[in-house]
Amino acid sequence: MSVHDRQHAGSDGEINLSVENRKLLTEIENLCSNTRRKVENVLLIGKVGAGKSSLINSVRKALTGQYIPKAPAGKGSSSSKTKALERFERCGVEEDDLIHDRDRYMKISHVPTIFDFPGLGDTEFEGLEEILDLIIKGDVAPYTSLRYLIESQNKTKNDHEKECELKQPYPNSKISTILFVQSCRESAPKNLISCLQKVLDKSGPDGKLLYTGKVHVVMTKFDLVNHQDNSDDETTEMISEDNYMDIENDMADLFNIDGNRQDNLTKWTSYSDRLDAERDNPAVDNSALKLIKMIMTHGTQAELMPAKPMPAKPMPAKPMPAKDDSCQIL
Ligand SMILES: Nc1nc2c(ncn2[C@@H]2O[C@H](COP(=O)(O)OP(=O)(O)OP(=O)(O)O)[C@@H](O)[C@H]2O)c(=O)[nH]1
Ligand SMILES: [Mg+2]
Repeated sequence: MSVHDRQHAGSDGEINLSVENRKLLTEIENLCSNTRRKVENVLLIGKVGAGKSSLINSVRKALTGQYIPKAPAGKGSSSSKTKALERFERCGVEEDDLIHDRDRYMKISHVPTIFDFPGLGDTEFEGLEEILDLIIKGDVAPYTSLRYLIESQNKTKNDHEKECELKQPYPNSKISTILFVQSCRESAPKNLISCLQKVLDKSGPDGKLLYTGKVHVVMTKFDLVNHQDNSDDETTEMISEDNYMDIENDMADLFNIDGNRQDNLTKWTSYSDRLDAERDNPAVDNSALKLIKMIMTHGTQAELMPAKPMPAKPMPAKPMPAKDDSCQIL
């Protein structure tokens, strides 16, 4: 049920969803109870303002029942609010979030780690392919700024030196799921997607693909799709269903998922300024819990290994420039 449907479903619909959400939470807890399973690393990629950070805040709300935004979300600026490869262990859930429910905190201790990344533009810039490649392989230290990554790539050095400079011993940072986050109000970023595809198509000397994880498309801001032809709710923010479908079709074509959108694309609404986060929205929580469950069950868990907790914000091996507000490539 979409947020829109929910508005028309009345309290029965809400109650049904709340029951389903409790069931989903239990299923996620059961998945977590296998402590030998490898904790998934999820990378968020998308354009500036697509809703990546808001997605993390919404997932955190769905898991804890409390909306305490942790990933700073922007206000529609042309440069990215997120400046670095931010790392959110346990989907950003902290012990303090569940101080009165320690049992639940322990039960969801193995939910995925989410890496939030600065928004990118639709122009491939020099070094982007290499940067994405290094991040996906898990060779970039968390909290490294995008500016630093770009500068390291652009320095006149040979490839080996460039790679060594970025390569840090961060075990368990290899990405297992990429969420491509796309606002349903923006055209599909063809160049960015093609750059990502080049990285995903890389194979090793044995001919096998280097990245074997999953790529899933998340169509955000679905609350801005006007589902009624003659709605009074027509504001400049809203888009028609037809416009929405055009963008979704483009995304499905670009990611070659037309045959199976059900499993590869999620229509998504985050808690945001528009959607009152103070009030529980079972439909938002439902999408978030389903997404987390999907990430945890999509079949890459063949590799079982003990999940080692990462240290708190690690110190970079060498001084890195401070997060830079003037990064203009976005
Ligand atoms: N209506 C609506 N607004 C949203 C939704 N998701 C995000 N927003 C708004 O979109 C703006 C950008 O959201 P962010 O989460 O900062 O987007 P981002 O992709 O992290 O952006 P950068 O880090 O700047 O690249 C904020 O004003 C959010 O409140 C949504 O599902 N619906
Ligand atoms: Mg962000």
